[in-house]
Amino acid sequence: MSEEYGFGNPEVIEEEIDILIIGGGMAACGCAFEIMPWLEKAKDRGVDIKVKLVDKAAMDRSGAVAQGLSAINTYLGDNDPADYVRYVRGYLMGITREDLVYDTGRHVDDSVHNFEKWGLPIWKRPGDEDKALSEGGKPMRSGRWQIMINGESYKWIVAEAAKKALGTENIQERVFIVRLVNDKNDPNRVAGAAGFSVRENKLYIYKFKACLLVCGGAVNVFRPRSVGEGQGRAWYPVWNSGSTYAMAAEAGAELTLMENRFVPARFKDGYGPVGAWFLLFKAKAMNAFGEDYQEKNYEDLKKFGYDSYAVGFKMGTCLRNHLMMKEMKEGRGPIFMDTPTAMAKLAENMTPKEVKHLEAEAWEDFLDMTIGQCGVWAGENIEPDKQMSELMPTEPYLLGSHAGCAGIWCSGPDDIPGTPDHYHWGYNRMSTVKGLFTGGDGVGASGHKFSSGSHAEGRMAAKSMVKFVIDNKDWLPELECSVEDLVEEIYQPVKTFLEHKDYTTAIDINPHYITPKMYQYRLQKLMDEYVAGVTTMYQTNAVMLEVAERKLGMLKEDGAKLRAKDLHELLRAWENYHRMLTAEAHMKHIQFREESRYPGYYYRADFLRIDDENWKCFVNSSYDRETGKWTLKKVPYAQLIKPADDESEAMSRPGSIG
Ligand code: SFD
Ligand code: AMP
Repeated sequence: MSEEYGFGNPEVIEEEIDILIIGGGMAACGCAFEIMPWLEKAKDRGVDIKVKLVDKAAMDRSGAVAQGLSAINTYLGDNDPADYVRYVRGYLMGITREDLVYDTGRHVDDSVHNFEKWGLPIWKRPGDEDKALSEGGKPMRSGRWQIMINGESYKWIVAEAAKKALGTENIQERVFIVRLVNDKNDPNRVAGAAGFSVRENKLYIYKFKACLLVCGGAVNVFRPRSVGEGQGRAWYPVWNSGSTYAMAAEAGAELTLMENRFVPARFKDGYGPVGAWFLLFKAKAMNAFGEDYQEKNYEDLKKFGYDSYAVGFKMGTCLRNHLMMKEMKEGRGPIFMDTPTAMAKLAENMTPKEVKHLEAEAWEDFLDMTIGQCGVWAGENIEPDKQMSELMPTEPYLLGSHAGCAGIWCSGPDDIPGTPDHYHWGYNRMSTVKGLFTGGDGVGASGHKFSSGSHAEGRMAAKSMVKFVIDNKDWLPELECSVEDLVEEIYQPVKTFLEHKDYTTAIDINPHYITPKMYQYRLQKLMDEYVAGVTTMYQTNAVMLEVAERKLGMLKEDGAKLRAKDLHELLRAWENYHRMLTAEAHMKHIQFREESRYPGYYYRADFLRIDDENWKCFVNSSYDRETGKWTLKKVPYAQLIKPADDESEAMSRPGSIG
């Protein structure tokens, strides 16, 4: 290969460890922090376990919490974990893995107590300012489950504790993992992973007994609303490109509820969060004519049975979106967040100094986690106490930790009464592939865990991975393919470029290759137009999906022609390959589920009803890397936590697969 573009043949570095943590986000940091004491215990039993963490970016600012957050959305405090399960299943339209959710609920607070101990400022109720949460200090809640923080440096704080625990010598930053490698002797077992440095001409191959795959969710699968120079702006972190789902699928792990997605309603153009405005500042959203669209459209929920998953005005995020989207579809947009009225009401009994503080809080909500929204306010001369701001449903994202539940099908804990066998087949948070664990956005069917729950889940996975390694201490991993094959595969886009670059005079225009950017545009356009993106107001049908399937098939074929003219493009090439596979899973699941389970996230226009008779169940899929084919099936839902009096009748309905 040529040196001209900074590529020689990459230096290949092979490492053998016992556990590899892939990713450096909330779940990875939880795992890194938790694992050390368990390694000590293993050592006492004569098993020496070596752990390594690799992140494609720098842990201090990697993943979804990069810009910081202004709230921790899961802190139970005085709440019962069973109520947490009821809230999650309600918000996710009745189908959730209650064992996994309960498990997160009972462990999450300890992570939050640690965050505070490590220096994260948490807002307290008056009088409790100096009392830690762990000592009974009462947090300032924005909602029943959410607490307010000064969280600009949230990720720094959590990453610092993780690095300190694991030791920087066991952390490799700026290595992008491209694929997992299964075991030579057991195809249903993971034995290694391969990736490359995004800064140096180096390729890394790891062999291990177990790994934690926690690369977050998938962003930029759909054409974003942002255009031109703003296109890098999205709500979820643009650098999370579906690696978790794509790599797991290719290794043979079953995925679940990949039809689910998250479409957050956000402050328009800057993607600023709405939670604090709705819950803490008690602001109301309205249509262009000042009408409360939620009240006005409530009856509409009844048309296709959507009301069966709402209890009065208490309803999940997708249903709230549905009410908003109806206004927009019928020409009564834009939707406004009435910030002036909310601030005036709050200020009624405040001193001028307190009012100033309130204004600062309004700005800080954005400064702490989506600074770009402050740019929009400043750039458009918006003073929130004087002028309303527009809200807009964003392009769809795939994730498993926020108000969505796409992800990997995992084994749950073994101590929750009533857990059916198909929920528990081995180690907690292990996928259907031996040795492959996940957490956070990776674990499917258990959303609403957010930053804190993702951290807690990484900790749970740490404990069970160590147990797995102890139980398999004499097993030696053998990779199913050779090092040469892996190098060839990963550097193929570089080779394609070097072979064909002189065929034309314009480096980006060449019939022999496709640039990662163009590949991404093609993916985003077809997902947007056929798989319920913003262009069709989140609607699709069987015919559109058939077209999408064909076009995705061609895009997949063209993946072999991706080019990389530098390391940055090599990263982009593989990110987009992961996005494409994630998109295919999403499309296949939407095609399979013939109902509209998540109105407000997407609509099957040919099956607009919620159909509990046939579809109150999980949809799981598996992928065959050799043939490129997906297999889908229905998996029964089991209710483990009894319904409460204030839950809807539909919520208490048992699962059905029709
Ligand atoms: O306002 C590879 N989230 C919120 N959580 C809260 O608790 N409160 C909030 O206020 C939240 N809000 C919010 C949130 C996220 C974002 C982006 C915004 C606002 C604007 C959600 C949480 O942040 C989220 O639940 C967790 O962070 C999920 O944790 P995890 O570990 O599943 O994902 P990650 O933190 O994004 O980390 C992913 C890591 O993987 C790396 N990576 N490494 C190697 N190879 C590859 N191929 C890789 N691909 C990715 C990444 O670099 C990263 O380290 S609000 O909206 O409600
Ligand atoms: P967001 O800023 O939209 O991500 O919301 C943060 C938290 O507040 C999440 O737990 C949301 O589910 C919740 N939330 C946001 N808006 C509302 C609302 N209007 N009603 C109830 N909960 C909400």
